[in-house]
Amino acid sequence: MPDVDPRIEGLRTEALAALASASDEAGLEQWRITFFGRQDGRVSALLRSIRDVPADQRAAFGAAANAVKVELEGALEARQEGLKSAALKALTTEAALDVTLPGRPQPLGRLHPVTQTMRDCLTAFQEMGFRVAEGPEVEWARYNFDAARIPEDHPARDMWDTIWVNTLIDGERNMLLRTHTTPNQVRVMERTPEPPVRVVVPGKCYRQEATDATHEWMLTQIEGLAVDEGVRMTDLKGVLYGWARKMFGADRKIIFHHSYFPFVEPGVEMAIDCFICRGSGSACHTCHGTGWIEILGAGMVHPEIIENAGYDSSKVTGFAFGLGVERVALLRWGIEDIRNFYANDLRFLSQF
Ligand code: FA5
Repeated sequence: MPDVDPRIEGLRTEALAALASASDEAGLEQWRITFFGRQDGRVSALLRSIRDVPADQRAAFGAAANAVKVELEGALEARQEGLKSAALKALTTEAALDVTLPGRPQPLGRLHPVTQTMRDCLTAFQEMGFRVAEGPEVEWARYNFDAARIPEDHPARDMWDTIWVNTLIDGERNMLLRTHTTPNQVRVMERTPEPPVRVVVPGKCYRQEATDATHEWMLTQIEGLAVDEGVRMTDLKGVLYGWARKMFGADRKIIFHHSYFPFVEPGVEMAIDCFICRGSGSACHTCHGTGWIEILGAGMVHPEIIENAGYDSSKVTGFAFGLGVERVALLRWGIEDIRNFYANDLRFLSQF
């Protein structure tokens, strides 16, 4: 602009240089006040000075001053936009997803070792023709005890007379957390009008227990029941051997010895050789020095129970068993203490 008044040109050059060096919003605001502030702004003052210019030069001066005002306003706007987009760009590059960083692993859940063992047991029995049924955890005393031939005054009741869930009704407590899955023998027979019956019933049971390496107050059992013509003790042993071989392999030792349960006659217990001491250590905490770990009770269903179910005990016989799933899991994996299962320590649980 060769003919432009040097005052205008000087102001223009100075203002553009100052704008270029303003590097943030605060700097731009300062620049705006310096040049466009209503009172003392230098561009505002320049525009005010138009009236003092001699009349013959006023039009040219005024046009040049206004042109500079418009140019500087545009420059401010452009600089504001420039700073804004630079800030945005910096933000998106700094905060952007860095695909080269290693991810945060999400831990995968898995089935609890007792659930895994329960499912494997059920599969083994299903392969032998048993079907799976369920029964209630909160049970009537009538099913838990009386129907299983454990009357009120029977000594066997002391062992299991445990977690009642109701107060006295007519002087009696009649509902409790089941202590075993045996009540399901009667429950299943009641809803099966005619034998054959071949069923396994898994579920949690609860006992008042002085806990130790093989005893918990909450345990999982699987009840087995087979009732038909000609069912014998050898069938029971065959089924249990077949299942044990599947669960523990062929080289584990199995022992049956006589035991007493009011709901079977005869009654037995089945035990597996202790994986910790192999029968040698008298100080073994897991088997208490016996060399064996008991995993189930079993026997031939008492004829009175068969009759009570409405079946003819002169025609049909049955076997039943109740196995402890936690004990099976202990033996499978060589776990020394049953209390690990429900301590909820992921370092333990994630090993299975
Ligand atoms: C019974 O519960 C009988 N109802 C089993 C039965 C069924 C016998 C059918 C005959 C015919 P027992 O109390 O022994 O029996 O328990 C059976 C199994 O459950 C034991 O062998 C053991 O493996 C497991 N078990 C018992 N108590 C506990 C406990 N406190 N903690 C962990 N497992 C247990």
